[in-house]
Amino acid sequence: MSRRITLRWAAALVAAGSIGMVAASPTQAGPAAGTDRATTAVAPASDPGSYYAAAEGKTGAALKSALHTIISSQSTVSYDQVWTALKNTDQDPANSANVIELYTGKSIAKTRNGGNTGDWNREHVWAKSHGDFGTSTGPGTDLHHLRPEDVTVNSIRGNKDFDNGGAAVSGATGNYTDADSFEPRNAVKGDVARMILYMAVRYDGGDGYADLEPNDRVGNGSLPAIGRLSVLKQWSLQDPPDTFEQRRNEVIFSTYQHNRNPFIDHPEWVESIW
Ligand SMILES: [Ca+2]
Ligand SMILES: [Ca+2]
Repeated sequence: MSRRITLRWAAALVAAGSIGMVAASPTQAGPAAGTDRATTAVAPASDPGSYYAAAEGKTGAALKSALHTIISSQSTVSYDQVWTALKNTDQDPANSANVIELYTGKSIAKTRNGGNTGDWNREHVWAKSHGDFGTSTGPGTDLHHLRPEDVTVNSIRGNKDFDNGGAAVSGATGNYTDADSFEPRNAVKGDVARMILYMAVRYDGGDGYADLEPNDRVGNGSLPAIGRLSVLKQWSLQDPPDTFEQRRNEVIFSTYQHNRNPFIDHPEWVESIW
């Protein structure tokens, strides 16, 4: 079976909800056990076939540039279509009528999407004011950094940068916040880091969009930047990709955008680029 056919087969199974990933890659270690809500003894990330061929052997800025070209070949969805997509990408593995909220970790009915207290809405992990890209088709609708979140907790996170510390967030166990930063629960720290770094590689000032980049500060305001990079790198290491995160990458690739988050497939590329 060719690698291309293997990938198509895998994507079909993922779309059907049968599996989260397939075909071990010899270059990656499996995630550490016991660090994540949904961590199970899984094989490494799905085999993306020849998807990353143009990046092979590259490091640092050359790797980032090659990945930018690869992942910029994509389809887009509208902000309205994001609702439907999230009901698929973030489906509760234990209850197909529900999605899992990113920060609270709670399972909530897909039909509770909306804007009222107790509903879930569309959290931009790369806060949309950082680069002021809004909800037009583009970075504001990119599924790789959009997640279901409780309306109130989404508002508490607001457009804060990410960092460790602060007071416990009411209604979202394990999350902390202070005046200028937000710390997500341990099980999604790596997810947050890989979403931010995906955005930095995907959006480099072309296509009429801002050049998004991480930095090591908080309080970035409307700058096209999010911090803190040193903390995000640590979070990526301590919370490696699990089956939930890998499955959503597959679903976005196979069903919606036809591009991938390289840092879910190759977490070691975080250290190579940054
Ligand atoms: Ca995780
Ligand atoms: Ca960039």
